[in-house]
Amino acid sequence: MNKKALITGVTGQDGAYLSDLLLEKGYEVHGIKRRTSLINTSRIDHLFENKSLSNNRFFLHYGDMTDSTNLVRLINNIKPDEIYNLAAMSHVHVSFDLPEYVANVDGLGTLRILEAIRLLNLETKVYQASTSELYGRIQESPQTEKTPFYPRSPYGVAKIYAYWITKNYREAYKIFASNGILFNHESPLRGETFVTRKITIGIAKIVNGKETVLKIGNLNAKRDWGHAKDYVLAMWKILQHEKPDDFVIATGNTTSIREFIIKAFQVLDIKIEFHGEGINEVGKITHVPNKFKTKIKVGQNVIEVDEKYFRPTEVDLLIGDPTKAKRELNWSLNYDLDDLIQEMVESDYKLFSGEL
Ligand code: NAP
Ligand code: F7E
Repeated sequence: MNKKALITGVTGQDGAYLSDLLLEKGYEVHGIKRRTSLINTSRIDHLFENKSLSNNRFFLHYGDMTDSTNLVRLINNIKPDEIYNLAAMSHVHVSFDLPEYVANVDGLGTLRILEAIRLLNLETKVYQASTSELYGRIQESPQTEKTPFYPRSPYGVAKIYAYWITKNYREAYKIFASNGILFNHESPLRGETFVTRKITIGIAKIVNGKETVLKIGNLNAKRDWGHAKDYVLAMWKILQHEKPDDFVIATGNTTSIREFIIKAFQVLDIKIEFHGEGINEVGKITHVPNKFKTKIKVGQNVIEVDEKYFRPTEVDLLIGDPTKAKRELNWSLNYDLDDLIQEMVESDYKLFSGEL
């Protein structure tokens, strides 16, 4: 019999890559999607359109993390071997505008899943999508499984509840429940308002003459960025481990937003330099290959800072130490940052030049 997995947040970046991975591994995959006024399944449509990719082992169910009745019914009907709890309002900046909703979905939503397993007396294993945002104002570098937490946003605070309730249900009720403390991971499927994708879309629009400048927030923040494909493999490995436990998943490198922008332009052989400080800092073009000369010029400002993207409290620096995951899960990276940036820039370039 095929193993059954239930993925909350199946329509998101990680849900899509994880669905592909679990189907490849022979799982029957069930996903929970929200009812939305416009169709929200573009990242997983290939699994419907090309049935041979999913072997008719892919099923979607309507649901919501705020509705216990729905979660209990689905979990009871499906009786999954594994649940990957990926659903969340995952945008840190937006969480300052929706603090109560985020607590409900990202915090209590996790409790609802764990409580359903307890009430139904199931053996289901649970993966909880924890995050480097738990470290927030970092207490040490690099961050490990033992680094104290200090969240800096309603999102981070909601996720800290989810982290601890996962650990508590593991200890209190012997549920196989594990936290993956994942650092930022990106891909061509990344949501358009996270900074990496915003940058790669912005560049694609500029070189295709659809925009002239990209407005951005804090250029100094540093993140430990990996590829989502590598990170969903870690999720699966965490649930195959002999015992439930918590793992940091990261690359061990950190890069500023400014440096990410420079690298992203370089993929198209365009050079850019930053001048000025604070909200007056600008990114100026210093070299353009002939191919783009009708759209952009040397000396043009293509990056400007806009305060509206600053957060009330910022996470300045994150850098994770994945030693435990490498040692105990035999997990390793297939992509480095340059591979990731190249894939994202090329994908968005094709999208906005009409080549796709
Ligand atoms: P994402 O692209 O924003 O996807 C979030 C998913 O949650 C979407 O499918 C979304 O549905 C769904 N969702 C939101 N609210 C919901 C609700 N009330 N009920 C049911 N589903 C709901 O996020 P991601 O990047 O794939 O991240 C996956 C998980 O890992 C999230 O929990 C995130 O917080 C966490 N995480 C992400 C990173 C990262 O760098 N990507 C790092 C650490 C942890 P719609 O498609 O309808 O919006
Ligand atoms: O911001 C700065 C911003 O929104 C990264 C989520 O997946 O990863 C993600 O959270 C940095 C921040 O991701 C803009 O101030 C500058 O310092 O791409 P982001 P995030 O906040 O790190 C963690 C691990 C998660 O768990 C979350 O779910 O970039 N920044 N200018 C900007 N950020 C955005 N979004 N837009 C800008 O214009």
